[in-house]
Parts: sequence; structure tokens; C-alpha cells
Amino acid sequence: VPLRPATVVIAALGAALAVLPAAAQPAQPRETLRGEVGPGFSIFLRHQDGRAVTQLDAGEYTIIVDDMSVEHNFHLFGQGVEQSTAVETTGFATWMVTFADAQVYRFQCDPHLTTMRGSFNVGNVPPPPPPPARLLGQVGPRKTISLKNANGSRVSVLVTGTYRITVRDRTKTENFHLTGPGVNRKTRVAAKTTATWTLRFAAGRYTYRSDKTRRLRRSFEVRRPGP
Ligand SMILES: [Cu+2]
Repeated sequence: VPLRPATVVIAALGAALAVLPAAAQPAQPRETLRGEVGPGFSIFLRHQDGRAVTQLDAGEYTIIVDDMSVEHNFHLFGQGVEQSTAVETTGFATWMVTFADAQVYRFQCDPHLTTMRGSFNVGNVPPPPPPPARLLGQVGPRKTISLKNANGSRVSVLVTGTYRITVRDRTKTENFHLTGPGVNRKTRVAAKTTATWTLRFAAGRYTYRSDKTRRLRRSFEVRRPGP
């Protein structure tokens, strides 16, 4: 039996529709988050259960913001995201946003950004590098030279990394001169000074000395951190 054209078109359409849902289905947001600003001087981004958002997996999220004040706004920003409600209006806003991996995102009220603000991490955010360890170098007042850790112990072995060294040169007849791989710093012989150096120590042997007195000379070793 020959098919009539209309039947063929309907059959083809049916086949196309059967395929469509799988192919055209939008990605499901991971979660709906709730932003709140006002009526007082407060701003929050919360999970549905009320917990503050501090850490999220990367991906797409729905954000529903309740802006409850004509003095504040809710501004969300970070890598690939820039959304804001207006200061002078209130009401709800719904945003679809995609948070990228290894990023920090922030939210704030723009007129009060120093006090009304928050942030959260997405994915694996590398921790900030630790502050440099502190060392204390000293030469004088008599024929002495030393380099000490923050706890007062003499430096003998350090691990590679950045160090902040305060050098007290307490004499006008000696200086403090530190040398080693990638480092050559000194104070002036004829001056009493306090200097602060931020130095990067590589693996190897470092020496600190006075350029005026041969026996005022010590050394320490820098090693790569290991097991
Ligand atoms: Cu505000």
C-alpha cells in the first residue's frame, strides 16, 4: 500500500521527537542556592538547608537571590560569573551560573563592600603558601655573630624555601654578610643597622660572616624537605 505524504511526515516527526529529549536535554544544575541581602546589614549565600556556602563542586548552579533592601544589593562574581541585583530595588532574582574548578568566588553588597561580603571555594583550591619562616641574624656588639631560629636556637639545618631574616648589625667595626646558592647580602661594616631580608634558600651550604674578622664565620645547610 503506498503511503500518503502526510503519513510519512508524521512518522518522521515522531522519530525525531523520540530522539530529541536525550540529545537536547540541558545539564541539570547541581543544586539551588539561596542568596539573601538585607533588610539589615547582612548578606548570605546558603544551601537549601540553611548552611552557609563555603565550598562547592565545580558545575552549574541555580541561585535564587532575595534582595530585601533598597540600600543593599547582592553582587556575585568570580571566574566566568558576574551577576548583580540593583541597589535601589527589592525582589527576587534567579541566575544560572557555572562555577569553575579551583576558583574563589565572592559575593558582596557594593555600597558596603568592606563589611557586607563573603566568599567560597569551588573545587580544589590550592592552599595559600605559608608565610616565610623568620630568622634573626646578629653581629656584635662584641666579637660575636649568630643566626637564630625564632625559638632562639642556632640555625644549623633549614629546609629549602623563603625566609624572612632580620639582621641586627650592632657594631661599626663588623658586618653581617650572608652568601650561598642564589644569595649574597651584607650590611655595611661602618654602620650599625637593622635590615630585613626576604631570601629564598636553595639546597646547599650557606655562610654568614663578618668581612672584617676571619673567625666570625659560621655556616648552615639547606636541604630539600624529605621523608
Ligand atoms: Cu549594603
